[in-house]
Amino acid sequence: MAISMDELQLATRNHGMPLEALRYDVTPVGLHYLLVHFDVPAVPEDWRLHVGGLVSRELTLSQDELRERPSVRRIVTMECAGNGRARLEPRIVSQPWIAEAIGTGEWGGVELAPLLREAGMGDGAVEVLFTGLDRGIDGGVEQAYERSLSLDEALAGDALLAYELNGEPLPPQHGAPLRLVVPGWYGMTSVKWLERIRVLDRPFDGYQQAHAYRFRRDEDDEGEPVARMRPRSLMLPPGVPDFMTRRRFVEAGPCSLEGRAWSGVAPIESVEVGVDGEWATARVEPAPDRFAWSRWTFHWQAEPGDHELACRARDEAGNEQPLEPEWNVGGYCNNAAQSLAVTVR
Ligand SMILES: Nc1nc2c(c(=O)[nH]1)N[C@H]1C(S)=C(S)[C@@H](COP(=O)(O)O)O[C@H]1N2
Ligand SMILES: [Mo]
Repeated sequence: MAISMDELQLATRNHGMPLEALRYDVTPVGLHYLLVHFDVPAVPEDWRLHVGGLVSRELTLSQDELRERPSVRRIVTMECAGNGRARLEPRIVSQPWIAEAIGTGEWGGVELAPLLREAGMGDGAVEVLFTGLDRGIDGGVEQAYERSLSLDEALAGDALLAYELNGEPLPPQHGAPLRLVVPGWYGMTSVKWLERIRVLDRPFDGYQQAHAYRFRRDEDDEGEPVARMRPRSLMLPPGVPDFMTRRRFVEAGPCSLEGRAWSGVAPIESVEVGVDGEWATARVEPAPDRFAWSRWTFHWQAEPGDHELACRARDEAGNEQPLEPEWNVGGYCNNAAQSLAVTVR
């Protein structure tokens, strides 16, 4: 079970959101989780966004030209598809997230759909490919980080090209000068350091699309593409932690529990809190935006002794968090209910 130096190296580069940051509606920038597959790339002085491929008019836009266009701001909860990976057994060797690969940003920028319409998509367009400036080797293949969206998803109207996070210029680690943000989808879709958008006449079969980010039950399974975030809830750890084990210590008596819940499929319908396996309904507040998490609260009468606290969410499409993880080759989409060890004194 020992974690390898390679995994530790990834874990120190790519940090999670400390769970106490669940108290904020919008995650302060430095507390938002971070995932960088290769390196944070250097951005050329003469950076431009290129829009091309199967279009009637190629576009080349500078940062100033992007800022002159009508802007939007959206509060979006983003989660890495590998969140929960370290809880799978047998363990999958990759970025070893436990539960903290999550954050909510207020992303500012321009909507993707009007830009694509301006370029004019040709007959036979099926997908839109987004290419980042960063390069590296994954699965033995040298590549730029790139991912595609179907034409329908790209035109759905939710996706934006962001140059701001929480009202400030987008920082380097989150994709400056420009990134894609696709609300509701796992994070891999939201390509950072965006350089090129290409309209394609066939499905993209690059590494991060055709090999990575597929939910495969075994090596022979072709699997399904990983897409929208499954429902999940996380609890703000109550009381104070033990430094090494993170076990929580809480005073006996009334204790208010709180957390956040989200789903990329449908709005959150309900959250349940489990105390030693007994589940009861939490109070869920309206989400601040369509694709942002909802805050929830729960009143707990803490009795002295050792306890196991848990939470699980259900969305309006009837998807519910399982109690046990569903193992898969890439270690994706583990939305099993979180559980926390608490000692009440
Ligand atoms: N160009 C580029 N875009 C990328 C990545 C990357 O490595 N390179 N990582 C993706 C993954 S897997 C995730 S989970 C999110 C993380 O976004 P964040 O670091 O801003 O939280 O960015 C996505 N976009
Ligand atoms: Mo990710």
